[in-house]
Amino acid sequence: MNFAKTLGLAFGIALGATALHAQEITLRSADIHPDGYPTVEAVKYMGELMSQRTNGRIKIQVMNNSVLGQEKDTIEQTRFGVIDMNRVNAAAFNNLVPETTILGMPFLFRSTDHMHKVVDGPIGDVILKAFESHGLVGLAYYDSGARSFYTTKKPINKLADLKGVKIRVQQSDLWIAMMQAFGANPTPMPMGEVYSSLETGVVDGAENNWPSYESARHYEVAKNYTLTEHSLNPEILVMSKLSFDQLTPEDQKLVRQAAKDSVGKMRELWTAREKASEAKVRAAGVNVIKVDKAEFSAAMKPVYDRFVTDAKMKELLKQVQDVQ
Ligand code: GTR
Repeated sequence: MNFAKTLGLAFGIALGATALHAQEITLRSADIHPDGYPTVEAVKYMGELMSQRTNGRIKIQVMNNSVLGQEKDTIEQTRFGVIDMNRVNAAAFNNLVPETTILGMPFLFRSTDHMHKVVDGPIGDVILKAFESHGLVGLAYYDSGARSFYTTKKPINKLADLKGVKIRVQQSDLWIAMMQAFGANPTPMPMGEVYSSLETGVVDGAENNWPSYESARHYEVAKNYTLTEHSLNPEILVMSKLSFDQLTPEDQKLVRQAAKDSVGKMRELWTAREKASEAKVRAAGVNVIKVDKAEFSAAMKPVYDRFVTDAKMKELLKQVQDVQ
């Protein structure tokens, strides 16, 4: 965190000047996506809110386009306070904060509305709270649409078509197990390596939502997009606990509130971008395939059996399913 003047205080420099400009803060926030991507713009919007509400005293500097590294690395740096904030998909937190796995469970949410009700309610709060014992403060959930498969050569028309197909997945045990249950051969790797891996045949396919498929240009090399819509795993905005603990309680409240207030903006941006991205890739000639989702969903029992084992996860799952 760039505590412009507080740092001066720590080193005992000119107390008078310090008091005058006390606590001018710039929070650095990481994102892998480019400018214009909804998550990036939503955090910039949160920064505008912070700046307005503090007369410019607290700002957010969004460092996107992976300039701070791939997600796994930036999460570590956020835990160590090198990066103050981070917007990452829930999958990247699965191994660190097991409660987050519930959000990525295949075919769990009946609709986007169901997912919103879960993350906006008490279950969402419980999961955000779970970050705190891992050096992070969970601030907000952002939409990420539905994830579907895409392949370079063989189109996926039915479940059996995934058999032995090398699919890139996020670096999460849940996601590896999910791909295995689909019959695929999972290859975990950071998002930044996917384009070239598709291009060179290191993997046969991957899976993502319309906006990421489009913005990372994966549709140029993997032209078959199969609408399995197997997960509505949301994005999560977190703050480093080390950075958060340096803020006054009033500023902590401001940060939490501005993060929550950016969610509506994010949802607006997301809905528009999903449509635009879908239109763009369809216009580029992508082969969009409809499938019998029930067949894919029926294969997911081993994933539930493995990840929903203890009483806590069972209760969490039940609560999610009970949300109407
Ligand atoms: C995107 C998500 C990223 C990252 C990426 C991936 O949809 O916004 O945070 O998780 O997918 O597949 O690695």
